[in-house]
Amino acid sequence: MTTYKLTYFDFDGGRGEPIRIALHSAGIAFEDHRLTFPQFTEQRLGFRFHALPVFEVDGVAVTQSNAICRYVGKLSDLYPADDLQALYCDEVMDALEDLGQRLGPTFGMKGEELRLAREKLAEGWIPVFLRGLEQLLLRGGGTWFADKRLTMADLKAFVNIRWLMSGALDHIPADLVQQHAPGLVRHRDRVGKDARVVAYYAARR
Ligand SMILES: N[C@@H](CCC(=O)N[C@@H](CS)C(=O)NCC(=O)O)C(=O)O
Repeated sequence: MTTYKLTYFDFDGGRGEPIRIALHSAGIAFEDHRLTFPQFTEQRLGFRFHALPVFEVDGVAVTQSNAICRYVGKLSDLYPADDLQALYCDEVMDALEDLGQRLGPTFGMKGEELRLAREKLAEGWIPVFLRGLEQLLLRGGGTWFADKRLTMADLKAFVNIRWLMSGALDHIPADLVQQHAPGLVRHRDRVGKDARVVAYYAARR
């Protein structure tokens, strides 16, 4: 039997979370190896690109979250077989990565530098991505991003939009998504109520 191991941070979010939800939804057993931030710092240089997630298939390590999402999406029937729908799914996942890249550098900041950088993002790039993603949801029919059903794109959007709305990001107003892309708030609610997602979080408790 193929063995799977996901190494990621010990929180319910980020680049590792859609992978966890998808594997769980398909009943695929995997080792959910979670690291605290101090553990990551200690082990960082041992990871191929000094970053997580790392996904191991039969002991062979693979990096790059969207590549892993596609692979796991295929295993768990959450990735479109149709090439055009797969392209739509990929576009959403890559746009979310770009948004993450904009936010990433602010995590090393503090005080006034952090405030200015986050406020600039909240007035600039974040709304650009939110509006663009809402357009992609409409292109998919308004309910799901691709394939007229839940795919990895929906799981990744759900995780990211929930995070942006959480109020946990200093200087990013919790109602920013509602202001610029209310369709994404409804989408987050829809995905959060999907039986597979509900079952995943019920199992986490
Ligand atoms: N392109 C990579 C980016 C991976 C990445 O930047 N991961 C973050 C966590 S979500 C990380 O490990 N950051 C720690 C660091 O850069 O020191 C992917 O999509 O997997």
